[in-house]
Amino acid sequence: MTQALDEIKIGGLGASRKRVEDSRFIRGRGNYTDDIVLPGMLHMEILRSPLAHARIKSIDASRAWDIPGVHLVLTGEMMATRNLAWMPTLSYDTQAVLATDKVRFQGQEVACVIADDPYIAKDACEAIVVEYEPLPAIVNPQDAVAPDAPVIRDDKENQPDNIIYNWEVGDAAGTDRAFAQADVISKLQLHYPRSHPSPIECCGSIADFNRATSKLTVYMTTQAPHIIRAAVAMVAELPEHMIRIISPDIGGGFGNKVPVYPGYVCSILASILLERPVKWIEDKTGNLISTGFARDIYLNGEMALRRDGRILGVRMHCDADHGAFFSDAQPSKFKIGLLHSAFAAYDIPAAHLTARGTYSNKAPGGVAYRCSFRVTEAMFFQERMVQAAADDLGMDQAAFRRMNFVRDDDFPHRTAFGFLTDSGQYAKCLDVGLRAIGYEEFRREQTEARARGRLLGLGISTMTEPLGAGNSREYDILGIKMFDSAELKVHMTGKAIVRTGARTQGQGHETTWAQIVAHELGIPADDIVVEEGDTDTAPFGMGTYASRSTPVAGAAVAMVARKIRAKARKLAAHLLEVSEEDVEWELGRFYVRSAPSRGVTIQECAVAAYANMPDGMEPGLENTAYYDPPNLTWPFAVYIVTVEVDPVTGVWDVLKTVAVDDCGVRINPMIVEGQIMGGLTEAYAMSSMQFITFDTEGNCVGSNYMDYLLPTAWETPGFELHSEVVTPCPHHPIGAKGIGECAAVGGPAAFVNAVMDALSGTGVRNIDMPLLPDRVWEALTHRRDVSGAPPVRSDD
Ligand code: MCN
Ligand code: CUM
Repeated sequence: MTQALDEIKIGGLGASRKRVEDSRFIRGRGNYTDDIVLPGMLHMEILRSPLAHARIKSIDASRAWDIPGVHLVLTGEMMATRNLAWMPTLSYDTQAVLATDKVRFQGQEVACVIADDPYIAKDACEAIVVEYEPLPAIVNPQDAVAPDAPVIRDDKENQPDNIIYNWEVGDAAGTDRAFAQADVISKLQLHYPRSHPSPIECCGSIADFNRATSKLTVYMTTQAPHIIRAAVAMVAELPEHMIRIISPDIGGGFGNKVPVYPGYVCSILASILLERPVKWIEDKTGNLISTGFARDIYLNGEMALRRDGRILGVRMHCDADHGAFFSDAQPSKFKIGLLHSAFAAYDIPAAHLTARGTYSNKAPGGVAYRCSFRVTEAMFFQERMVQAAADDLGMDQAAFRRMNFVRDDDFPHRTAFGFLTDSGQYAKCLDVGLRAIGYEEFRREQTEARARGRLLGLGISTMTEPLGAGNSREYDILGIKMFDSAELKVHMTGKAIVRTGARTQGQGHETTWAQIVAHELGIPADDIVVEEGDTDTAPFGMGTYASRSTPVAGAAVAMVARKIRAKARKLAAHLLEVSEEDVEWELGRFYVRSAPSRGVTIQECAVAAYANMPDGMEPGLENTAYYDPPNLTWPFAVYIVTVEVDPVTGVWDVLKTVAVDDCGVRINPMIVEGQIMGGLTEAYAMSSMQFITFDTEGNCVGSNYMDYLLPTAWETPGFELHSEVVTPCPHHPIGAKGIGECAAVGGPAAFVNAVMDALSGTGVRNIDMPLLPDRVWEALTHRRDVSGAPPVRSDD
């Protein structure tokens, strides 16, 4: 007699199973793009522009061609003869592959050399002589719209200025009415600085075109292989079935590996021309200076408040600096991503958002870096605004939030900007967080410390994040609807393989997808292998970003397992010689309802699918599921930080950080905690030390790890995580919500609010990130806001 299995023992839902991928990573046996060596492979290097804005007068590559070992020099002019000098972006703009007319940001791709080894290629790049005529550079949205501003995109027809779009969402008239009724209007203006995902592994590709088979295989660092396949088919005009994109192990993505980069395109063209594999591996400066930036937006807004603390309405305006090309990877309907997810956790009657996007002489980007399409900026503004409003009302931070939260019995809730949120226990999360930080006691300590000249502060931040695009009714990228997929093959011995259209970059899909199958079928997770990232074998999917994998691909895994279970039930009925209606399921086993001791395991059903199927049944135990989610999932979190600020130096130390995350059902609690800790580390980095900025000539400050700081274990404070609040997602098959970005989204405001709270009463309303000690000191001593990104300030 077989027994129901213990789910945790087989590595099912809720098991903190060790990450299976780590067994190769910690042994140094990962297989990253740069580890791949193909016979006859050549190497490509990119020559980048030293100037931010300049007309190209001439490019002389003759000396480069003469260097022994050089096989090909690509320039914009050559690309243009094949109609490849420009490529379409994911936001319906165009982007230069190799510059022809002008360079538009420092680090822009100007030429490529393909040679026997990367050193020869690099030397040959230096032998290329480019004559530039410098033009004035624009490095912020304010200057971009000045009447005498040079037009950056003079390559485009109907582009007389630097404005990309003006966009709005919400109810302007209703918001005006709310403001007319306000007792108090609270205002806030801030800048979310340009930052960079900066994964340890840079971007790269190996293109391998085989003339004999007409097949193009590209190994590349991409979070979304199928979208890349479609893009390559379009850009290079190759038949899609002859393109195979393989995304091997990825050394961190964080959004950096979503866009299509010129290096990919050039390596592909070079391989087609040379009929040899061409490898391009970006160096760290290339990665930091030219690839998918994040944020860089100026936000200002105001909140209409009733004296008793109720929020009546919100107005927001955003000026977004997109760099030289509008290449954001985001759902096409929304010009400024999901910035209007702001205030989704608060019950606000009316809201209106306007946004203006502009070009500048900076690398393109805007969305990437643990952002879910600008939710990072939305939540940062929201929680800074909420703190400012509570201060203006003289209300307690926590009480003000609790009063305005969407209540547990208000779901489904339509937000002021039109999203539908479906579940949450916001007040409970807040209470757990306040208890953990020792709220009342800290407030007392803070008052006493103040009296002795010590500055203590406590910052609260909450976040609710729309994760898991689609549904396909509303979300698409370049017209391709956003859904995802999973394929499950159960072999005859009961072992299995799962493939999805997502692509893990460190999140642990190889571990967690097997857990979902274990939960649905009772096959031990160790008997299931997970494979992603090869377009020839994986079912079509939109890839991994916006923490959409668990909400969409993970749901598809559960759904395909259920299809398999449905077939296995028929096999069980056949084996048990009863009708299907008389068969019951418990984890890993079907049994006869009237005689529970008579049963067959899922493994026995698997054998039967190949060796003993009933007459007329299609053999095999394999299936595919495409999943189009009915809605986004809406995780919620509360982050609370306490700090002490040294009034003499402006240095601040984190005393304690508490995180309460409700991401619904946790598949693997250990992996979820890892995601939260990583996100909090990035949040701390952004709030305290990280930024990429530009001088007035457009020189990028932050193109190396001396200027762009990544915190190590030494700088990073400890985090206390709480997991007791679990609100299952009502529409997800296993009740899970996304978690991959939550802490990076909600965390920064907690750190900044804590420092601002320590400075309360000094008249300083805002210090923009990063809160470097000199900026905090300046705010304290001069009692004024410190805004803009250092060292270029918007206020001088
Ligand atoms: N998970 C879980 N239970 C839940 C939710 C998630 O056990 N209720 C698990 C998942 O099964 C998965 C991991 O947590 O193994 C993250 O899941 P999910 O929230 O679905 O996010 P994605 O897998 O889609 O990952 C994307 C997200 C994004 S957009 C960025 S950016 C980011 C992030 O993940 N980049 C990362 N975390 C990262 N972590 C690492 N190590 N490396 C990156 O590049
Ligand atoms: Cu915007 S970073 Mo993640 O969504 O790949």
